[in-house]
Amino acid sequence: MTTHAVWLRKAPCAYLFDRDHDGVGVGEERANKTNITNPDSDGDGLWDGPNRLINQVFHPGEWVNGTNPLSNDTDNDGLLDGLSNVTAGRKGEFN
Ligand SMILES: [Ca+2]
Ligand SMILES: [Ca+2]
Ligand SMILES: [Ca+2]
Repeated sequence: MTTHAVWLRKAPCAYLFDRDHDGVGVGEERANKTNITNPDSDGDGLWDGPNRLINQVFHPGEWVNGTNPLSNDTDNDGLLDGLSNVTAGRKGEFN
């Protein structure tokens, strides 16, 4: 009984819990091969999933910009994904 109750509590958490608060659950991060403890797996300034607003700080996400969370330069233009979206005048996509 106890074991069953613990399993019920832990199973959904293991999949849904978002350790790095990037809007992507641990199970989905594993499926995507992104880092479950780093909201910006490729270090390009865009977080792994959707746009996020945490403690009044806006974090643009890879999903919204159509960029790859595992490549810091999805379009191979020599600029980081976060930077090229700003310099390309697509900053509106961040809002
Ligand atoms: Ca996450
Ligand atoms: Ca990123
Ligand atoms: Ca990227």
